[in-house]
Amino acid sequence: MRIPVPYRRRPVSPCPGVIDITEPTTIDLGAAKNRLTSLWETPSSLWGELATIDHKKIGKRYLVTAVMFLVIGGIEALLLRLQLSAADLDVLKPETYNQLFSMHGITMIFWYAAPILAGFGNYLVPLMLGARDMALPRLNAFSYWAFLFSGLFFYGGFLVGQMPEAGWFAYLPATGKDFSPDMGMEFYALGLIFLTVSTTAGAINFLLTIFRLRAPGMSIDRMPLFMYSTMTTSVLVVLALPALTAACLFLLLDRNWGTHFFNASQGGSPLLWQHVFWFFGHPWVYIVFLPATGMVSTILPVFCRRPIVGYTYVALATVLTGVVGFGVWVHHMFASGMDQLSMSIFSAASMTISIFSTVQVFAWLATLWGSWPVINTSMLFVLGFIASFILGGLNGVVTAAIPFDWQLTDTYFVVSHLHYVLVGANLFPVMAAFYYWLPKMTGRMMNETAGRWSFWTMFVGFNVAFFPMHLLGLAGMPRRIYVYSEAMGWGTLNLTVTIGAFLFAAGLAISLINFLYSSRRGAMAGPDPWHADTLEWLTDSPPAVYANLHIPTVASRHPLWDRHDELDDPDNARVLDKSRYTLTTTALDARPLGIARMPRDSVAPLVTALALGGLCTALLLKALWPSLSMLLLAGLTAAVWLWPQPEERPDE
Ligand code: HEM
Ligand SMILES: [Cu+2]
Repeated sequence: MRIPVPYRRRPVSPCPGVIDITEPTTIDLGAAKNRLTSLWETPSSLWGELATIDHKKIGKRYLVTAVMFLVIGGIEALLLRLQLSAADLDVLKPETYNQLFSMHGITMIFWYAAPILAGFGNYLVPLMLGARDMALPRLNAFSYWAFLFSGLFFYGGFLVGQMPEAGWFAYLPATGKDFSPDMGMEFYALGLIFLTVSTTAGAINFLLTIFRLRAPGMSIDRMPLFMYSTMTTSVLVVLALPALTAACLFLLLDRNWGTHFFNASQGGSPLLWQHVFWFFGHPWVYIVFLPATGMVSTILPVFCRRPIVGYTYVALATVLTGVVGFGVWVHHMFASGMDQLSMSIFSAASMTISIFSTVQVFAWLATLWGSWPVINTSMLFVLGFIASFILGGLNGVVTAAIPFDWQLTDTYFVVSHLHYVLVGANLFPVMAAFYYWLPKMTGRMMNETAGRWSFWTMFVGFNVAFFPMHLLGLAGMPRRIYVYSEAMGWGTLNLTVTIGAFLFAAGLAISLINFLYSSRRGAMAGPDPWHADTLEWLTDSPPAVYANLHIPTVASRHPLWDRHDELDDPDNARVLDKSRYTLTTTALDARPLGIARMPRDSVAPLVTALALGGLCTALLLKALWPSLSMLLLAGLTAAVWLWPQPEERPDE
């Protein structure tokens, strides 16, 4: 079948890298497919795997790596629970316990909870927008390698037995040189700075992709809600992470170069760390949560077979959560001796956030109401999320009330709250997303029976583990203690918690085995097994390397449900098969703007990330010349990566 394609042979328009599209010609479909495949395919060689900038491959790598960190963090947690399963146990030494809960919290929060969502975003955002790749594919590859190497660097501390041991928020003076003399805090601070480079690079890429590469017609009010949550999260990353970088830099300077940012006896202030850390830390909890709500707002309507109720309100609530989320950080410091007025303002702001979360919960419940939902494993995890999120939200609102928080801060009530919102509102949506999108990624359906067993084991285990923690907290059990005496009467509840934790872990293991097995042996999925509405289901499963043969045009919020003829209109098809092209569109109403030429595979992003890893190691060892040479190497490879590519003249 011959398809007319608009194409004018003019090398470059005034805007470098963008080629305009006006005159149609006709092309051979089969030939176009072959050309697109050869243009976008990664060579199946080691070099190909190291140099690939394909967002689908990078997205899957993020997912696999983040799941590895989840498993490591989970094992650390189970060891903690073994130690606390009864009174007066000595399964772990006190310093080992301190290192393990710190590593658990840090690993889960930084190397699991956000990267797993970045992994789904990386894989899905271009496909949902109808684009061929992320806006900056090489930067995308770099952000993955920097994520991996920052995690390996951080766990280097584990290998040399020098780990942080004062918790994930690392308060001073416990993390100063006096009380943490070994290099554990250098692994923490340098590892986190390295990770923020990766996360910030990823956020910039998401913003550019969402605002420049949407399919024609996908105006801002037709974007999938996952785009709103990814967009808001990316803005939070760009605005919040510099605070973490600054805090870690000050900490390194105080510990190694004699400054006194946090040293009260020299005019500094330990509270400065708390302010700067939580100015970053609270928005971070939304960074590890909002994309998960976006995934739920994408999955739930599909299984309810109807559009989500209150699309606009959900989009607004997502953005407003991000905005107000910058004004609540002091609720982590209500017991630090601050004046009443300041605390009241932050308390009120913290409670305000719950309004936006409630809007989202009502939208999901209203969409469920009156529909006849398909209850499969993915949907079960969505429902499990909603139940846990409501409970996590309620115990969150309670701790926003200052007098209540004074009683409960630093107790197991807070540990329960953070797991209801982190496990309940991150891990459950992530599981729902795996069962929903793995068929697209692998071309195979996940086993439903195993899926249901996994869900119920995880859901029951989760509540058996974390609900009793409320009661332990109300009974006064402080967090971060490695042992308690029989006389406290906390034994039975703690044993229940530990049994729940192992049940939860067993349920998670069922799913991980299911993913590994079904990805190879599951039933064939086909392009759209769920009869979904968003554009990623327009591609094959797994998608072709070039995603869609032509850039689709969108005329509603539910392109695949309102299948209009433009979606695959041969007369207006934009195949763009002359080079590695994707279409650029305007930011608000996605009118075609031009064609962007995408770079080719390159190992430069990998080498740049390696050089930064080398720089962190050299700084850890205070080796000046190796530090300078690594910096030079990183600069040189970045120059190679960014060196302007020779102009292409479209072949005849
Ligand atoms: C297998 C499931 C999990 C279990 C059994 C578990 C258990 C625990 C326990 C017992 C503590 C308290 C340690 C103490 O205060 O002494 C803890 C702390 C923590 N957990 Fe988990 N957890 C699990 C999953 C997660 C996940 C998925 C996340 C995040 C996404 C997470 C984030 C945290 C954080 C941030 C802390 C605080 C660490 C600190 O005090 O510095 N946990 N966890
Ligand atoms: Cu907070």
